[in-house]
Amino acid sequence: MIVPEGLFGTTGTAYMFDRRQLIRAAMAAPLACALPARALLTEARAATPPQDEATMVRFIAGLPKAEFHVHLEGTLEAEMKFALARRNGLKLPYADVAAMKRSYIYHDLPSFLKIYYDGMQVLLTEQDFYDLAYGYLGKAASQNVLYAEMFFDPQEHLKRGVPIEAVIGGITRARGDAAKRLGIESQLILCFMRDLSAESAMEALDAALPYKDQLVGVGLDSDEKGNPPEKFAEHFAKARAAGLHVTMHCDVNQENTLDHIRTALVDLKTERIDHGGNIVQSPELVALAKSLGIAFTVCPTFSGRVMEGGQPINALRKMLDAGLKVSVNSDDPAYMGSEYITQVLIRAQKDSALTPAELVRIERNAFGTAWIPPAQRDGYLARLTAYAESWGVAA
Ligand code: ES4
Ligand code: ZN
Repeated sequence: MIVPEGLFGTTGTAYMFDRRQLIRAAMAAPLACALPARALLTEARAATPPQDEATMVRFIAGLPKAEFHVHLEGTLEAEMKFALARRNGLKLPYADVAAMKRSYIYHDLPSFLKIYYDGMQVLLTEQDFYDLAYGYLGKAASQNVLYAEMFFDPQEHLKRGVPIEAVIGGITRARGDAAKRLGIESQLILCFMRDLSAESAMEALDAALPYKDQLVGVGLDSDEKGNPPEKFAEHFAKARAAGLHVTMHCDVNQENTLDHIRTALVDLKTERIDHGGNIVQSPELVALAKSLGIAFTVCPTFSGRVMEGGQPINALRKMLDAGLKVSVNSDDPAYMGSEYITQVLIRAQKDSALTPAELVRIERNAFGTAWIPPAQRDGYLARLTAYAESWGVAA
């Protein structure tokens, strides 16, 4: 869970260069992501898999996608922070957007979380949560995300006196409008903040349960050090009894990470693991996760480097090669160079030498493990298959 050296902070120039290249490549190719999905499928061209970088960018942009690991508060762009602060009569400690963005320097999970929690103080009203969620869903829809399951952190908002109905109500209204206007479906996952007390998490769950029809599941996020999954065993049991699905973060390179993964799988019977890259260090846990059909929501921009014998290894590549059900996600894009899922996949394709068939497999894993009814899943998978076939990619 450590930001790769050189991506953020002092070596920003190298990063900006990389980004400009991507944007140029994306602009040089007709932007498939700007086309409606039906036009994509009927686009007249020979079915040839992408052979060069610009075509690969176009293939990734148009790929029908699902996203399961995105913290809504982590999509709060600096521009929106200023707009919400103005609307709510708050003063921010930065002169402008550029100065605020320059302050997004972190080197590990706690230093990231400090910036992330500071940033969300501007979210106060139902309309704020609507704007936040609609903003993310608009960006996601423009990148051909057909379906998203989005995290939110209610404890942090309840702490500031924001009522749960404003939080869930605003997001739910945005989900409805985005589905109607933009054609993107979405659901909501309530995260327990593992570094706050078990009582605080239970209060948030109890406050949210009257709105459980607007939730699809519960998750576990925030600082993992000293906060193992079993701290929330009772909460997960209660949520499951209420009909909610269960997922949890096992951030990369955390203390006792393999124990946390094991507890999450065996004792807490999680359905997914968010991140979980260190699992590749345990063949036994890999076999267990495979036998249980566990999904892994990997976020390459933020997952840090899994180390083996003092050397970094490519966890995404190893997880895919091991046959784990991996999806690729954007995590907290507003704090990670504003790279949303298409940019994340373009970067992952390069870093992990993903083939077009593997990119399709990643999205097949995603749609295959979404918490949705079978007919909805079949519809998405059919669109994915049609897209792959239109590019001559075996799917
Ligand atoms: C988070 Cl990537 C990550 N890990 C743990 N907690 C989080 N909250 C927001 N992003
Ligand atoms: Zn996360």
